Amino acid sequence: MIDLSVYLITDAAQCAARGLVATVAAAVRGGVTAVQLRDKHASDAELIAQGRALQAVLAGTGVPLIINDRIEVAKALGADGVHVGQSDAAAQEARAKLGAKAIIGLSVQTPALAWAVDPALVDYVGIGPVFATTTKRDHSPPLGFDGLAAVCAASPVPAVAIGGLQAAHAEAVWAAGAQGMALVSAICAAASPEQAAREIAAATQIVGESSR
Ligand code: TZP
Ligand code: MG
Repeated sequence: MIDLSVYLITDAAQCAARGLVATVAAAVRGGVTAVQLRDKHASDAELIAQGRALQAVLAGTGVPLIINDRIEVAKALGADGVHVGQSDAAAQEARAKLGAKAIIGLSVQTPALAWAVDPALVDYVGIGPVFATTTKRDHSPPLGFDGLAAVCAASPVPAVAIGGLQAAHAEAVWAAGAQGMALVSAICAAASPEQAAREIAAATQIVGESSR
């Protein structure tokens, strides 16, 4: 099973100054447990090239590479999995095309959507945004921690929380029932992605152990 606890999601603009590969390499040194390559604007060919470079960085670390949205890119790369949104029958298509071993993540924003998750198709859900964030345009209304808890309670699979999260939120995220925090700006836009990841990993380890 995927370790959702410190789940880095890349953003092309926020990683641009340092470079995508250098940012992810630093974050992995700091202790991220999963990496999602997310770029809504890149072509499939560009994403495949980036994905190959990230696979080289992640080789031997045990940290899985998840591709956002592009099932064909995930398949071409032989990536560990794909994260899809609510549009279309994406989870079903992902499972059919990537096979039983692939990690399939699905975004859910409400308890009703979480109830509808089929654990045969979906390995984990991403729930958010917890807080408003400028990283994703047109996000749905923020859930807060009470809303997060309600969606977590309805999910038949493990959940990772997303949206405006930082190390200091770890305790509230776990208390709400999630198994991890997905982060973009807290790592990609940090002065030191390695140090940021290390602080978040330390915070999640403390709350993760006390909730076991
Ligand atoms: N989905 C919901 S919020 C979000 C995504 C991809 C962006 C989260 O970015 P940040 O910078 O961690 O708030
Ligand atoms: Mg999508």
